[in-house]
Amino acid sequence: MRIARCLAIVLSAGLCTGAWSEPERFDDHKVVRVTPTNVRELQAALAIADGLWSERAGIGPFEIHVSPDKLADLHDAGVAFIVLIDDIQALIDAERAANDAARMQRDSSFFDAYRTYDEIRLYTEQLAAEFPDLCTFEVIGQSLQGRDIFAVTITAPGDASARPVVALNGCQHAREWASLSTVMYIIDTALRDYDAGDPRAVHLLGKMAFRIVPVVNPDGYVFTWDTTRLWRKNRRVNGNGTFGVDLNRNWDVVWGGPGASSNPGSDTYRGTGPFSEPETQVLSADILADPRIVAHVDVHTYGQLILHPYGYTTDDPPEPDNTFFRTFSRELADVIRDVHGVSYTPQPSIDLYITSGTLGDWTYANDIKGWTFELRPATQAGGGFILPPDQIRPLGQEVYQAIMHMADRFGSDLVVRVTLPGDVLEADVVNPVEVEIINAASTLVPGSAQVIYRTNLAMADVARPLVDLGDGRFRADLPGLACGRAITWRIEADAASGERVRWPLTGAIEAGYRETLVLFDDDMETDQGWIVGAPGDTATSGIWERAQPQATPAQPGQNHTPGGLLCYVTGAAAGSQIGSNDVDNGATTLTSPPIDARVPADWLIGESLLTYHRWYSNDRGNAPNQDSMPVLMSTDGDTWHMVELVTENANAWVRRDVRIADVLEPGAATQLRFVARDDDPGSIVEAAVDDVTIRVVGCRFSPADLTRDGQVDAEDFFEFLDRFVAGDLSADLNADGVLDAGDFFLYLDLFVAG
Ligand code: 0X9
Ligand code: ZN
Repeated sequence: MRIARCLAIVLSAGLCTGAWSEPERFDDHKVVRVTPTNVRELQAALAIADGLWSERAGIGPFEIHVSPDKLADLHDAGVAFIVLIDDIQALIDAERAANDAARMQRDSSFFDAYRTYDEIRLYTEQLAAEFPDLCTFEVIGQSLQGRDIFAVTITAPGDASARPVVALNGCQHAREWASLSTVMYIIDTALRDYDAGDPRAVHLLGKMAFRIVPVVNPDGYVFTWDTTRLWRKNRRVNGNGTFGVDLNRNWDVVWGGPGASSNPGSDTYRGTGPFSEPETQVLSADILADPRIVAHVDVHTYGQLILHPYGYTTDDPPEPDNTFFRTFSRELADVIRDVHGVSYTPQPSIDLYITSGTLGDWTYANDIKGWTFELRPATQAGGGFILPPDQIRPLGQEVYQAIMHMADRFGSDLVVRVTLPGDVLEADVVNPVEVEIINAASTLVPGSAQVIYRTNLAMADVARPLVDLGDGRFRADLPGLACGRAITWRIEADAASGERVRWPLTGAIEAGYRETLVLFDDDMETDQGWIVGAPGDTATSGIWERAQPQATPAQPGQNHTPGGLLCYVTGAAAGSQIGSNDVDNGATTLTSPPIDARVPADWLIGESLLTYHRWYSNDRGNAPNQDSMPVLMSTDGDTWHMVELVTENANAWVRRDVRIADVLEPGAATQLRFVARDDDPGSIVEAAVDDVTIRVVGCRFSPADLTRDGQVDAEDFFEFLDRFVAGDLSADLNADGVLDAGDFFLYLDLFVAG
């Protein structure tokens, strides 16, 4: 085809600048989800496919690339299929148009568009020039076609010889453009955060370093811009008319094992031998040259996965590594989720599919904790390798946070983790705070872990040892203060290295003491009077019901309540396929019983808070993101005020905390409503609701009102004196364990303040 086109150009224009100058086109090529039910159908589908688009292939659904002339063959072979993408070229054109438009914008910046190899190299060199104290640029070798492979090292000024290094790379696979934009975003942000004095970046880059190789496969990457957008491998001439070795099958750990192809035409061709390719030679040499490297992330797209070893066996890595990988990958996913709510799944690499000769297993075999990240999107239907350029920043932001979390874990002498007790502390009782202290580069000096706090108006800090619960777990006890008072606190511990580790890094946590009055608490395990249906509901399936949900790719497999069974869900049964019991043909409405959500009149201060847990999915299936779920409140059952319009496809339980006064004035008959709606017939809508509470958080009495009669008066003053003289520790207002003048003056302050 290409030669014919070139000949045509020769004939018409009299010149032909090269057979490879025209981008390969995929007009009317399809991405098809096939569902073979037996081996014969599977083999037929694989023979017809122009390539695999899903992460797996087997009996059951997976996605393939099919040229337009071969669609009929699938039909003839009796393989069940649906067309997910009708015209791959249209997708490529749309990406190019969005990218070109982003570049053309006035004030367009580097992260508005995907960038060519030359642009990435230039920008990296410019960053190194702009931040010479923090960043060094280095060419570490050449690709097969002679392009430079380059690296940057990022760390704060000073002796870096003992600093642990977290290494990253992008673009082992040429078509995975978002892997390059993301590692570039990480370089850029780390430098700018440090430069702006961001305490975490300053702290971390003073203790550790990053080594980042943005473009491992420059030849393949250039080829995706000039010729074939969806090229994966490098550009090795294999000699039999095929091109390319899959660099991520060319590493020497179980090279040639399962999940790697010996066929040079295959997208997972392993090459002629381990490290046959200059690109894997260059990157492996660079990693081995620096014994400070303790962790490594090979960045790929897509799938929203955090993969840890192994890829070639279902065995788990030996302990303690296995537990570490599992718990830490979960943390990374949580950190990512906190940024934009996007969920990544942590799992062993082989759970994706079997692979041999990969970088992730090679780093681990070389005593480096090795991950493979598969970035956005989650699925082929979400765009696969083609991600709109307006996602470059959000993707960069979420992965940056995960990498900084990793830097913290691998860079610190001790890692202190604290489970925050919530925005407010409970008045009058000791508030325990869970603390975990992990030995990282150093070990904890026994007995040195403390909570350091200062109660409001007090003159001095109080230090209390943490209660050691064993296994690196501790408890910090925050004193029980009167409602309305406040405290600031932090954790400190000594590492054997001599470093004093603080949490948080700077400043302290501030919290106020409050009472809580629960007005409504429904875990949906019993019927508390929710109403299904409202005028205007037309949905014919997926009607709200209180039931035990059955898992589908769009619906939870469990309610939210720990130990509970039931929640409200739109059609609990899974059915035979994803679209079986989702919402169809309009709205289904769920309304709470009327609840008195007002702050009691005799409370000094307070506000009504609503908490609920919701599940929403509208990005699975054929016509994603067409619908939304309004959450509403009313005090008269007539006028409904918007709490939120859910469009975020968390595909997970999400907790929402709402100040009711931000929505409406809480009333004696306040109702909450969830409207799951399917306006586009093709799309999958699943929703669920669980664990709804309404409570008042505030104080009935002033902290100086010791007699609790609603007045601060002389009686209170004498009450304080009585307690003080009697040695009653409730008069220890600064919570330092002794009754002294400090407490007396503190009470005077509270008293005067009323
Ligand atoms: O197949 C691959 O190389 C990776 N997936 S991708 O879609 N980006 O091509 C996954 C490799 C994971 N294997 C190991 N980390 N062992
Ligand atoms: Zn990849």
